[in-house]
Amino acid sequence: VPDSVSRHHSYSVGPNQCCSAVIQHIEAPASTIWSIVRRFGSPHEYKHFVKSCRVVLGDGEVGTLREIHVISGLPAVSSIERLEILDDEHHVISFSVVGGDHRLANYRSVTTLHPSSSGSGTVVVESYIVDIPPGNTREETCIFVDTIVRCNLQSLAQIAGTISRRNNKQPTSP
Ligand code: A8S
Repeated sequence: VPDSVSRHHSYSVGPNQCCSAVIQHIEAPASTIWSIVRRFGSPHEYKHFVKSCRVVLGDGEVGTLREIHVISGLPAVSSIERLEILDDEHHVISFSVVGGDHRLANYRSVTTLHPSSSGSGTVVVESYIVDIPPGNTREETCIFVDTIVRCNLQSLAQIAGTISRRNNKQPTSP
């Protein structure tokens, strides 16, 4: 595992917490993916569980707070989230959940982009740590959160892939 991955995705996990990571290959340059994920005020651009988002403090720099509302059918209504890391040079973004009406207390995630070792595209690593909600097991919690994160990254792959293919199209000759 490259140093750049282990550095950002290591957690000290408490007895009532769980942590996991989802990895997604995306057929697009890191710069294209980064331009989407770095916009902390616009998570709904690729997170389909997010119904609406409002920035309640700040302007996209570290410390910015957003309040999201999620679509119905989830065991949640809203979440208040704080931008913890925004590293444009190394392509690292992290946020923590600081409030809201849901069951994922003390959620924190880190997302990093890496050039694919296969040559083309980018590898996205998104890890998280969260308290295990009362009444749930570690396994249930991981399955629930992994599913959400995987959906988000698959949606990101689709959107960034489409933009990248469009950008690579040769102009038609006159
Ligand atoms: C993210 C990741 C997660 C979001 C979770 C795990 C959430 O927005 C949803 C359902 C919940 O039960 C919790 O990157 C919460 O957004 C979709 C409201 C926090």
